[in-house]
Amino acid sequence: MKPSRIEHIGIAVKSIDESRKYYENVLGLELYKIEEVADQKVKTAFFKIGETKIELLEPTSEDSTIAKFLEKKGPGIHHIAYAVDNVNDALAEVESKGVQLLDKQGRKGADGLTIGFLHPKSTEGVLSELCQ
Ligand code: CMX
Repeated sequence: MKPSRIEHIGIAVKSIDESRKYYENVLGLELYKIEEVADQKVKTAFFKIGETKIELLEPTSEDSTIAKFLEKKGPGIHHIAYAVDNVNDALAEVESKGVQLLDKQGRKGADGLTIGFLHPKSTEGVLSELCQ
């Protein structure tokens, strides 16, 4: 498994409405989609930047993992997502190398992707997502 590129960088924010101003007005990026991912208890907003995306993550409930992250660490980089050809194959391969998986199988993520998370304790402290 060798990721082909950084698919997106996930950034935890308290409010997409507030945080989008920096990406739009300062960086001049265009917000092309806002999507709620109900089972993750998160609202997402996407900006394209070359081949990569910035994904803003706003919690939709107090028990969302993003709400907990904001409480502990404040707004900032939450995860890095790597593009792979086949998520299930890639998850099995990294697990065979000793990485703790948060998802044993790919599942539906935002923006039409199939995703699987790796535990930050197995990935040098950076919550990592594989996506296809
Ligand atoms: N990056 C690095 N470390 C993180 C982290 C993050 N984003 N989120 C939590 N941690 C660390 C915490 O600091 C904590 O470390 P210590 O044990 O050393 O204190 C540990 O992980 C457990 O954190 P927690 O807040 O007690 O536990 P959670 O219940 O929030 O679980 C995690 C953490 C990573 C297992 C959980 O957030 C998870 O399963 N994440 C994957 C799914 C996800 O993040 N979805 C939202 C994104 C939506 C999308 O892009 O589709």
